[in-house]
Amino acid sequence: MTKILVLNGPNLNMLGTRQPEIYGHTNLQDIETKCKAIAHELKFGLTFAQSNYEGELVGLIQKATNQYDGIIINAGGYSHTSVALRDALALYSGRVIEVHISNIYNREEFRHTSMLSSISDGVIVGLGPLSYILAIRALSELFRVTSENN
Ligand code: CA2
Repeated sequence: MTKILVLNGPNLNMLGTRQPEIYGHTNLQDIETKCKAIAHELKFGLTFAQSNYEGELVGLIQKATNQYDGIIINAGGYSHTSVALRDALALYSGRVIEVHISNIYNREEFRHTSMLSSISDGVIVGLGPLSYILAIRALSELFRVTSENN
């Protein structure tokens, strides 16, 4: 079975509690439920995780090689700062899609750069919870094209 790991970084556990004008009203549990429904439809296994700790996220990425075919990552604030997460993702053997709920390009300048984008297969930003759903569908297409060419 094709397996996907959806990783969420710091403060994403607070979604839906504050700043709805930026992040909407959906909480992380709702996003997990939506992701699991799409995964079920596509017959994918899906693990959803969140951590406020950089080292824990690095550990989960390291363990993902040989266990998951793809990672979808919203690294939260670490997206803009973490060489450690970038290095861990660069070592990972499967596909990587970076997602953001908000449009990081129409926000503060420090959010315009992500350490993760250039080592990711694709980046989806600014579409709210739909960013995650589209990332799952994008992985599904990437896996299909790869298997057709092999
Ligand atoms: O838009 C995104 O998905 C972000 O990755 C969210 C991060 C932010 O640091 C990135 O620049 C863009 C923030 C995570 C959640 O922050 C909250 C703040 C207030 C209330 C709820 C969540």
